[in-house]
Amino acid sequence: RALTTAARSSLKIGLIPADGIGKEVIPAARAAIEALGSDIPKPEFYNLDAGFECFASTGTALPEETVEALQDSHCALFGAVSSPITKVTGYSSPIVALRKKLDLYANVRPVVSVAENAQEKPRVDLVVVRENTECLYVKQETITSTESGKEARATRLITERASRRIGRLAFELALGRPRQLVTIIHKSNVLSVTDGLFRETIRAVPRFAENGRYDNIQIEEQIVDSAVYRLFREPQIYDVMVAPNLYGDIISDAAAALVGSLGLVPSINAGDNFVMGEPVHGSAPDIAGRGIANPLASIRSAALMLRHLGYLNGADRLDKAVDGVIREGQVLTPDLGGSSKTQEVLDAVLKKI
Ligand code: GGG
Repeated sequence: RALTTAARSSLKIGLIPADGIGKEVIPAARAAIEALGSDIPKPEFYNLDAGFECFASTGTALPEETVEALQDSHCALFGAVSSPITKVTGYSSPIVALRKKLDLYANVRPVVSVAENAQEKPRVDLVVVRENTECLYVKQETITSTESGKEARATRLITERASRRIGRLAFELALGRPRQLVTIIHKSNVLSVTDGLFRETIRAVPRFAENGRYDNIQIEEQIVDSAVYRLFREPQIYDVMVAPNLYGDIISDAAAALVGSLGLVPSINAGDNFVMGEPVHGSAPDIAGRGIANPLASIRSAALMLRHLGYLNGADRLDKAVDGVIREGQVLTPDLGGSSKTQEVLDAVLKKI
């Protein structure tokens, strides 16, 4: 499903560092992309604003100019956002809004052990495909006062259309992987209507595919709680895991623990016309500004973004450089047990590129 690589004289890349360590890791990803030289069209970067800090200073978390600039770009990199955990009047998560506005309906999160990493057994090689536009993230919440106290409600939206397109994307991804297995994650033993629709729609995808395209893909399913248990016990049973928005978010963070650090796990937010790389980690306010954030998830997100656009050589060079630095284990940030700074890890990656 790579977006078409029409001949481009330049590659317009929107950069949205947003909050916290996003401001440290996105510049590192930019430097890594710049080091690719002629493997990609000449990159043109656009620094764009969004996030809670942006809201605090301007009154909006996602300025219209940012959305317009992205609509005029080929792709983007998003850092991280720190939305407050209590309601702030007038604030709404910019990453949730961006995914909807640009119709980036799939969040693809590969979680892969770097080979030869002796600490990890067994080897993990899975990809979480998270539906990105609905579920509880439609954010329709209400609160009312009743005689017995307050009552809060949230709408959970699951549509056939969104489930079908995320299902197709999961099957397409599985086609390109050696094991060709799709596991549907749901809780339809309890939520038989919403998760039931998600499950049934994805199960039906092969039936409607042209020329039996997905006939050789094996389909399994797992109730989400048992899926998490098995993920920790026997992660090697998974290949492509496709999940509604909230379960996909949680499962991919959990899976990151299996490969050493959330600081290693990349993602892309992909639609039919646009792709935005985004490290899975958040804004990490506890370490922000200290120069010790791990830039590898962002560099890998840049690689995924380039791969999705069809720039395979550039993507391979970034991935190999990152894998080499991890394997050597000499220059690592504290989340991986090292004592190196963000800049030192970036320098080690640049040297390998
Ligand atoms: N880069 C991933 C990220 O920022 N994670 C934190 C997150 O998803 N936050 C949602 C929000 O703060 O609105």
